[in-house]
Amino acid sequence: MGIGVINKYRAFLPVTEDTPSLSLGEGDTPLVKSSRLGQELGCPDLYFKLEGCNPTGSFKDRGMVVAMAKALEQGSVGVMCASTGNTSASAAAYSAHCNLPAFVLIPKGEVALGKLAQAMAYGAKILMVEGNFDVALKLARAFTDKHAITLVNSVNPHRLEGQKTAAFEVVDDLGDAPDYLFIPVGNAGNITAYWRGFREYYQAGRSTILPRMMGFQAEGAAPIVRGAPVANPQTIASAIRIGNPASWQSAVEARDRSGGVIDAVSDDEILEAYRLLASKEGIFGEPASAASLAGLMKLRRQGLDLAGKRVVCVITGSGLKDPDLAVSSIAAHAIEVKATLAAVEEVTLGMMG
Ligand code: AN7
Repeated sequence: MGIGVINKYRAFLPVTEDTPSLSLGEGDTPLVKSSRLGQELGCPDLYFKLEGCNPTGSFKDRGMVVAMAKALEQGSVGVMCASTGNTSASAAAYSAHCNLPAFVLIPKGEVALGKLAQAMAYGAKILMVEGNFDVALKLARAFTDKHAITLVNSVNPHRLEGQKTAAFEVVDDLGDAPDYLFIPVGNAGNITAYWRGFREYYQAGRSTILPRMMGFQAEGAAPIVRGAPVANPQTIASAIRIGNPASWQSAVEARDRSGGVIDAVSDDEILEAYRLLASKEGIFGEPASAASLAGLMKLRRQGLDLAGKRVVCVITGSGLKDPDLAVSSIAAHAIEVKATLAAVEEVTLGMMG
């Protein structure tokens, strides 16, 4: 068996003999048991699914590899996506791997530096759109409707097919589905994909329960919570700065059929969870990723009882994606010392107390 989600979950994916068996090593990401926060939050059976461990540092690679393999199978001559950053990084990487040109539309000034660096390094053609993600997605759809370039946003059905493999892995690792799955929501593709994955595994007899799907948007970009598109979405978590999600309806379905919720968390709550995840667990996720933990903390404060429940928080992308925010938002303790043992001893022993 080769590497990657196409090889591992072939039987559950829309692949044929003619689908190329691509991989950059996506999937098979760790499910790490919480060392401290779970206990402190009264939720001792808490796990983090580390999707930042994918080849380009986010969950997008799971779907991109399938979308790209199908594009190649169908003789595509190029791909396009709109992105808040991670989709463009992933599309750029897989298209470089497959020698297909990639055109990425990103909202000008709104993409975290690490993601922009990736798209540039992998050699994507980058179009900076004067407008937000929703505007860029509309343009990418209009362009690909008119020209023979494959759209690889999550409106491409192969993307969600690949992304559902994360739910399979959670069940494979735990031996059953969790009771709750906490997940950030932006364009709402991933919550849709997880729900599909859990349902398919349940129907195949691989699990005995279905989790409640607990999705979290940022307060300033919470169209599903408000029940109406947000024209000018705002949040520090740029990955989920999305005002009109493409998979809106299917996310609502996942919520309602699973007995879950889609709620909002504030930027302060996101940043608190972002810091705690790194400093108390050793897990550095990007701010949007921390919306899952922020949501869990919010519902705990509101009295949700998670004792005896098995809970998974999806950490969707790596903290290294957004180095500017890390440096500016974490009160760093860097102390200048003279290059002598005495100076190092004085400072170190002083901090040990
Ligand atoms: C780290 O890259 O929409 O609800 O264009 O990068 O499936 O959109 C990214 C979304 C969560 C939200 N966490 O997932 C893009 C893009 C991270 C993300 C989400 C994104 P969806």
